[in-house]
Amino acid sequence: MTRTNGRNVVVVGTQWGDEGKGKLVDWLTESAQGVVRFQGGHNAGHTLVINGVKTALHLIPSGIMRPGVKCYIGNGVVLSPTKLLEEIEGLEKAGVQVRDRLRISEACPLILPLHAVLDVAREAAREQHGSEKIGTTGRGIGPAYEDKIARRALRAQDLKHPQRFAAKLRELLDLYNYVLLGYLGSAKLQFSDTLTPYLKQGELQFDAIYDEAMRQAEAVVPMLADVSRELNEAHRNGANLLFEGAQGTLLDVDHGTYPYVTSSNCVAGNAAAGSGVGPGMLHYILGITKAYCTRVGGGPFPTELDWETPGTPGYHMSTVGAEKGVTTGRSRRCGWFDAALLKRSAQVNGLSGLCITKLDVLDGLDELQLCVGYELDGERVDILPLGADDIARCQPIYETLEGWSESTVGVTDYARLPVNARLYLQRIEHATGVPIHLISTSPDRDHTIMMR
Ligand code: 2SA
Ligand code: MG
Repeated sequence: MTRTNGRNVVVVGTQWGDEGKGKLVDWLTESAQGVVRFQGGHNAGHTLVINGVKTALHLIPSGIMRPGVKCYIGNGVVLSPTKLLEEIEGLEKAGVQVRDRLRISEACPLILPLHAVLDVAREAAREQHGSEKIGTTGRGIGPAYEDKIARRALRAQDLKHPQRFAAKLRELLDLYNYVLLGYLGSAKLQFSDTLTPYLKQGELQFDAIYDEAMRQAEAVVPMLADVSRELNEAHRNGANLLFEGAQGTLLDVDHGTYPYVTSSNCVAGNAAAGSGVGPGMLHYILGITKAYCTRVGGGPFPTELDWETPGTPGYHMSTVGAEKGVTTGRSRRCGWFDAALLKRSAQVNGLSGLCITKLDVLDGLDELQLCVGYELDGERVDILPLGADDIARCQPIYETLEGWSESTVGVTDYARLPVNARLYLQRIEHATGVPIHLISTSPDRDHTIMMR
């Protein structure tokens, strides 16, 4: 039996991201030949620990750490050439070969510096209007997807054609310099130093954006490809493919805690549309699930705990779990495991199995609470409702389980887990209705329990 069993596997986050997808994709890659990103952009932060060395990836698929594996950035990803090249250079410095193994879809919409400017401006405007900020990563993800849907995006393939690129960029800047006037007039804006060269006297600068993109084009164009065609060919030739989701199901623009979501579909079904393969090529859907819950950014979180007061279970999760954003360094909010939320995730992804991660973080807690449903406007519901407004009114209903004092760090055999840890996992299986197929007991590649 190999880790993928000859199947194409989709790996998705079942909560709000940061479930540990990167580690599992890297682990599964031992028996795969290609790894595909299909949504999101460099807002993702996937941490891999290999032989004790930590690598954080944002845009490049986690398969890059295995020599010989091909990595693909599908059309569903919004691509920042700046961040792409930065990440490639960082990996190359660490001795990882990238350029000959990375293929990027020509159809990827580009993230340009103007998108980060707009991202920051939108958040400031929300705040000024008295709305809670979305708490975006400020990377320009949302504005880039807006341009895609509005059919005015510059795409990776435009990098091959300077004149076409210039004409589309001019059109975009005409629009956004007008839009920015409104933002600049009403909101107090602070842009990071990296954005100031592109913005003078409140105007986005064509030359700065264009010149930089054309310089980057030289390095990016050789990696551009018809990724859809290459994936279909690889599949016909017997390759096993992994589809690596970013963020998580509750951040999905349709199925998540809207509007406190990211701007892409994070669910398994988008692995097909976001990479250009048919759904029949997706054989197994692995849902990555933290043994508790975290969320970074704004929006409702029914099982959230106080995670700032020392001595509390929430503080334990935050500190022992080192819950800080990999991309922005923000503290993640922490709370109990939510089985009713997992039910929503299982349903919209069609999960084949779960991988429970960070079980070891719960070591040493006396008691664990597990949310099995909510009270919403006086009624009991057993699945997370749709959208932020209803979710914000949910009062969690908990079951209490006994904790365990033994260390589970690095355990690789299910039978060696403390009995209460096994009972906790069994309760999760039962409450969510999805079988647990994998358990991760540390960030290390090798600390993984395979159930079948
Ligand atoms: P955006 O920037 O438009 O995608 O932000 C919208 C919401 O999506 C959340 N989001 C994330 N949540 C968890 N992890 C993410 N990746 C990084 C990480 C995040 C970081 O791995 O830690 O470093 O802060 C990620 N990316 C987007 C975001 O917090 C908003 O709630
Ligand atoms: Mg992450």
